[in-house]
Amino acid sequence: MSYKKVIAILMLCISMNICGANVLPPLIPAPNSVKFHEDGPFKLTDMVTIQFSTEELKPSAKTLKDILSKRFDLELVDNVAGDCVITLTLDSALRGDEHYRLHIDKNEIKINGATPEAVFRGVMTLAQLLPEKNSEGIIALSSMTIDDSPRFGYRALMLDPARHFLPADDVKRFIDLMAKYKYNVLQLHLSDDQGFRIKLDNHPELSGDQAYTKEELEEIIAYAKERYIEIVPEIDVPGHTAAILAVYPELGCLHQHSNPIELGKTQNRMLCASNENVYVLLRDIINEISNLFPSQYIHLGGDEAAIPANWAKCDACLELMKNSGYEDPSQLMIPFFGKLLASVKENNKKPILWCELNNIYPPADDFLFPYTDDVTLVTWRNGLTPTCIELTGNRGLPLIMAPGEFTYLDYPQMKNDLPEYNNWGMPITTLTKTYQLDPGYGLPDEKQAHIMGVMGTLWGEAINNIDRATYMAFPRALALAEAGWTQMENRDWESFKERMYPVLYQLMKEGVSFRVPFEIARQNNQSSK
Ligand code: TNX
Repeated sequence: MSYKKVIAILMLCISMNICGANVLPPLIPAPNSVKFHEDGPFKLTDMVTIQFSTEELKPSAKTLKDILSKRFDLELVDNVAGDCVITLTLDSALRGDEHYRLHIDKNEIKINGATPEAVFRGVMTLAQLLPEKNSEGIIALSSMTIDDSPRFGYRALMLDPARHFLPADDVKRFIDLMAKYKYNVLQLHLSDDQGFRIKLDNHPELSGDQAYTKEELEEIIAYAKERYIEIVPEIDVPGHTAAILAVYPELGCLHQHSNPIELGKTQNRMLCASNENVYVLLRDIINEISNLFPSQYIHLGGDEAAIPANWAKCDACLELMKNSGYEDPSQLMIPFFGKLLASVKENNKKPILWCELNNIYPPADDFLFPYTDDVTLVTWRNGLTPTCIELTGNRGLPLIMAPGEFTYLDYPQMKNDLPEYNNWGMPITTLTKTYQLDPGYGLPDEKQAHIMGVMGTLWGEAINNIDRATYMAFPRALALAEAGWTQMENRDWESFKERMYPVLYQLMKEGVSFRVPFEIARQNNQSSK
């Protein structure tokens, strides 16, 4: 190799920050394999054309064109021959729904994927690789081949427009951000004590002004679909139901609660397990939601049910308990969810529930009630995840990882950071902590085989607009994206930090509100002293 070539490669290394221990370009999540080549670079000009092998790839081509237009004012044409091309191809040699290969050399950029979804993930990788124009005004992409597929097929974030409503356009903005980092599920927590946020045809009385119309939801679903993100709806029952009970107080347990139910203020009240009308209403709700959302999943909550203050004090519930041969009111969860899950099944959907154990703090050694085989659970309570993994593993139930210690993005990122209101003494979840999540909890393969993936939650008590949501989400959602996508052997905190800065720089240029992780810079200074 000539002396000049060596210098050129070295300069390239420095400009891409790939010298030393850190050999990755600034991509989050880190891909499985990157090989650099010596030829190149590929110069992105308006002479470049985009070609795609089938109509199914047109949305990905359009997404790429939009990105280039927005970022560089470059208007590329598609499906005409050219000397320099970006080709998008469905490739049956690749395996796995999201497996893609991105190849860049002097003459072309090729994105091959097993499916249209995989090609889209590759387009998102290319978008992150796009450099600034160099001093000659040229957009030059280094030559490399990336081969990549995710560790987990379920990589979710959750928004909570129930606590504070978030307009549809803001949800779409959030979906754009999720797509960049290869998230593929957005759970919408659509009902809680503060509001029922879908304007249903069969029960419009349940929601107020701040609710999504069906048309808005259809738009959100379609927008997400174009970005290969699935929307999973959540209606939270039998607790967290003051919004339903404010409209139908008679559906609560009729015992000594004398205070009227106030939207947003009343907590710890529950739907009555022994009132048949509860199941009629919930069946209507499940039917309509199932028709509206194409996802195979519907989340029905099941968390933080204040059983001692409700079912345990309700004569009708206690009678039902006795007649059913149960000894504890919490066993009424069995017929409660038994009926709901029958409605879910009728609609060919699969239920998801928050995992509750027989204690809310460790130690706990069993489920709160026996979950049936068709349920997918989400682990969330601090300290209880190892038990949830074990119990679901033994029972063969799929598990989504949202352990509070790592993935609760509503918690402050540092002491004295936001949220400054409605903070109930939340623990701190630092960026470092989130990055430390191994969704398999270090278990042997066979003990983590039932783990589907991860979810970061943005509970909305203290998140009253989308800028707050993105501030709480980022940069921790970058760390979580990597936990969900990247194999453990390719994960490295120092490398993540290096890759994070250019990613944050892009977010800054797009005007996205995020938290600057000052404390990480401080760590760098200290370690270099
Ligand atoms: C617990 S996580 C809840 C939510 C709250 C959250 C606040 C879960 C299943 N239930 O209702 O918003 O804590 O962090």
